[in-house]
Amino acid sequence: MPFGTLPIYEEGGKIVSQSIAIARYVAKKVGLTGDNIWEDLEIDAMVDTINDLRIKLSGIYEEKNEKRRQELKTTHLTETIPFYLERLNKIAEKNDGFLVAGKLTWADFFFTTATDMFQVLLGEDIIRKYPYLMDVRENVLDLPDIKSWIDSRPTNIVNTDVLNKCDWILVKYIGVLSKQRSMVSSVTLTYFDLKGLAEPIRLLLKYGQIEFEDIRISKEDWPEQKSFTPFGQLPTYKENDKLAWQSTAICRYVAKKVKLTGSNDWEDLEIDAIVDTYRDLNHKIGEYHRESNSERKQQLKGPLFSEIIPFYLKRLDNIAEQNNGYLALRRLTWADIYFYALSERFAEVYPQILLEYINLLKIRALLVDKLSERSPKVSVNLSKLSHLKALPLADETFFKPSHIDGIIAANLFPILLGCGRITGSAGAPIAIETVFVYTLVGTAPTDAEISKQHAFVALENVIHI
Ligand SMILES: N[C@@H](CCC(=O)N[C@@H](CS)C(=O)NCC(=O)O)C(=O)O
Repeated sequence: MPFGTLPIYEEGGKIVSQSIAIARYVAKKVGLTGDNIWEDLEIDAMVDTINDLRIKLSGIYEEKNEKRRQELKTTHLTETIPFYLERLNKIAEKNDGFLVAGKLTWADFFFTTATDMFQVLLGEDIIRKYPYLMDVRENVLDLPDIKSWIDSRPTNIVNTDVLNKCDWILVKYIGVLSKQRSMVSSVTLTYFDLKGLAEPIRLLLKYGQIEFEDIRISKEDWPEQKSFTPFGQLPTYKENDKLAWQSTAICRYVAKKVKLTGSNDWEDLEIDAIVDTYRDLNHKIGEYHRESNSERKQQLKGPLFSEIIPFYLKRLDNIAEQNNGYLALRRLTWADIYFYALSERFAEVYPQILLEYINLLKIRALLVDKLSERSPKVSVNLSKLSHLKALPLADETFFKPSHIDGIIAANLFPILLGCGRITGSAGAPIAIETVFVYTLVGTAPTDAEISKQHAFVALENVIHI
C-alpha cells in the first residue's frame, strides 16, 4: 500500500491510492467526465467542494470530548450544512437536477455516495429539504445498473468504525490544450495577500507565461467580498466571463493549458494521487496550526512531527528518488509545482525537517530553474578562474548562461555552509564549501565589459562532501 491507506486500485500490475483520483480515472473510462477542460474544471470544483464539506463534518467524529462533539454537530446541522446545501441546491436547479453542465457526470456520483455517508454519520436525512439535490440523487440511484448494484452489494457497506479512521481527500485533472497564449484572453485570480492555496495556480500561470490579474483581497474587505464567492471562500479564478473555484481543480485546469499533465489517463491518475497525498499531509499540518486550544494543540504536535510528517515525507522522497528527481512520471508535472508551492511555508518554518529529504529539496531547486531567468547573463571567462581547476564542480558548464538550479532561502544558507574557502586572484569569485558541493559567490569575470555581473553557481548533481 503506497501510503498505508485504503482504497487502492490495481490495473495491469500497477497500483495507485487516493480515492478521488481513482474515481476521476474510472469516470474517464466510463464516459462520465466533461466534454472539454472547462467542464472538467467545473466537475473537479464540485467534487472538491463536496469533499470540503465531508472534511468539516468528519471533525464531529474525530472530536473525543462528548460535549464539544454535540456542539460541533449542532453547528454543522444549523450552519455548515445549510450553507453548502442551499448553494448546491441552486446549482442543481440551474442544471436540471445534475450538479454540472446539465448532464450526468461523476460529480453526481460523488455527491450521492458522500451524502449517503453523511446521512449514516449524522443519523438524519439532510437532503430532504432540498428538492433539486434529491433529483441529483435520484438521477444516479435510478440508473438500472446502479439499482442492481445496490440490491446486490454487501449490506455492511458503511462501517462507521472504518470511516472514522479513513482520511480520504480529493483532487482532479485531465487532457492537454495548446500552449497558445492567445487562447486565454483574460484571466483573473482572486485570493488573499498570501501565497497559500493560490500560489500553485500563480506559479502554473507564470510557468506557462499566461498573463493574469493577481487580485489580493484585504482582511478588511473580505467580509463584504465573501458573499460574492460561490462557497464563501477563495481562491476563485475567472476566465473571460466564466468563474471557477477550488484551488486544486484550478491547478489541474491550468496544468492542462501549460502541458504539465500526463500523456494518458493512467499518468494523470499518478499525478492526481501524488497531489491528493500531499493534500492529505497539508491538511494534517493545517489542523495543527489552526488549533487554538493549547492543550489540544500539544496533543496533536507529538504524532504530527514524530510520525505523520516523517511517514509522508519519507515516502514522497523515495518516490522522487525513483522518478528521476520528480514526484511523478520521471519528468516535470504539475504535481511538482503543487508540492513546491504548498510546501514553501513549511520549508520556511521548518527548514531543518525538509533538509532530511534530499530528493524533495532537489525538486524545489529544479523548479526554481524552470521559473527563473538565465544566469550568468553572458559567458564567464574560464582562464581567470584557475583556482577552481581542482574542484569537483558537478556542473562543468556552469560558465555558460543557463537557468539556475536553485535558490536557497537565506535562513537555510548558514546551515548549508561548510568551512572550506578557495580564493583566486583579487576580485575572482570565491568557492565556498557547502553540504552539497562548492558554490561560487562573487563577480564573474567575463570578456564583456560588465561591471556588476554576479555568478552564483549551484550545481546540477548533488555531491556530498
Ligand atoms: N478547498 C478549497 C478551500 C478554500 C479555503 O479554505 N479558502 C480559505 C483561504 S485558504 C478562505 O477562503 N477562508 C476565508 C473564509 O472561509 O472566510 C480550495 O482548495 O480552494
